[in-house]
Amino acid sequence: MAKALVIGAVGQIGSELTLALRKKYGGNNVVAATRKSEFPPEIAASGPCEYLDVADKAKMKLSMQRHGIDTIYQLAALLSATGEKNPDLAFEINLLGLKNTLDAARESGVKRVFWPSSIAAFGPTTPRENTPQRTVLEPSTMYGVTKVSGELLCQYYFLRYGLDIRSVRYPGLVSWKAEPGGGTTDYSVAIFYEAIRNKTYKCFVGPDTVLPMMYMPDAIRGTIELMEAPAEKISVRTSYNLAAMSFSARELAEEVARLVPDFSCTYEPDSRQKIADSWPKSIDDSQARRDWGWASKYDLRKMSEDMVSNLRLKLLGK
Ligand code: AKB
Repeated sequence: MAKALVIGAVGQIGSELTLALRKKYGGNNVVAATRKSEFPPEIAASGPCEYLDVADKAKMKLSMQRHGIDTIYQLAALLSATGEKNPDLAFEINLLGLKNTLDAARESGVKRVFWPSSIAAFGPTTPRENTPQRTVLEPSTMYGVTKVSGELLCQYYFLRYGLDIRSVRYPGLVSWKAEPGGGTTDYSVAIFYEAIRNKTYKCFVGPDTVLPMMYMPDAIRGTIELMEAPAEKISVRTSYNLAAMSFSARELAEEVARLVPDFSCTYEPDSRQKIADSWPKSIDDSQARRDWGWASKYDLRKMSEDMVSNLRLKLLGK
């Protein structure tokens, strides 16, 4: 039986994607890999786990061959804010790590690869409203540089080697199971945690900052749907625009205040404001809708209600 390997399996996306894939395809058919030292109990208990580093192509290749891996989800990355603190490391993990993974994959007979791009592939010269699928890609962060270069690398490996690589440009992802780390859109998750814990939040972008966002269940479902779509439906081999909702930091705070009585939010923009200002406000994802039937299910209200009820249970036990 063919198997999947999730590299970066304990991150914000990986920890939920690994469990969703195991539920769908069987625990033993999805290998979870990380270079971190510990797997969360749910992942450790539900299927095989490996320690892999995207810098070590030989070890990745051995693992792919030993498990008979057919599909790879390569999620290991530094996010935008951490990437600006350490651009060299971001380049190594995000871009050289992707190349190592793609080389190990094609040398091991892997058929399909998923790799996430991001709205960070866009930059200050990109049209910011309803950003088109094909447009200016001149990001101002190292994270964005690795995303644009990675998209082109994925397309090149598809055209040159026939490796069936698929990708989406995720918006900011909101989730309650695993917290994000080092991203510019992290405020959209932190605000919920702090509202439940302390009824107050100091937001690191200004109230009028509008960014495209998506709730994690939509992101996981979209990723699996893209990977299951027939190859002839995939017309974009760089990365698909993907959208769900757009809101300002103020609108988010108002929604949280509706659900958490006495919640208050203050604003103290830091260096992440400049990154947020360089990204689109809204995304045109009509190509993904046309090609493989993408449709989001969560808007701001539905997402916030689900976040608050799950976090109340997780953090307060009620
Ligand atoms: C980040 O903020 O860096 C990420 C992203 C939009 O890719 N969440």
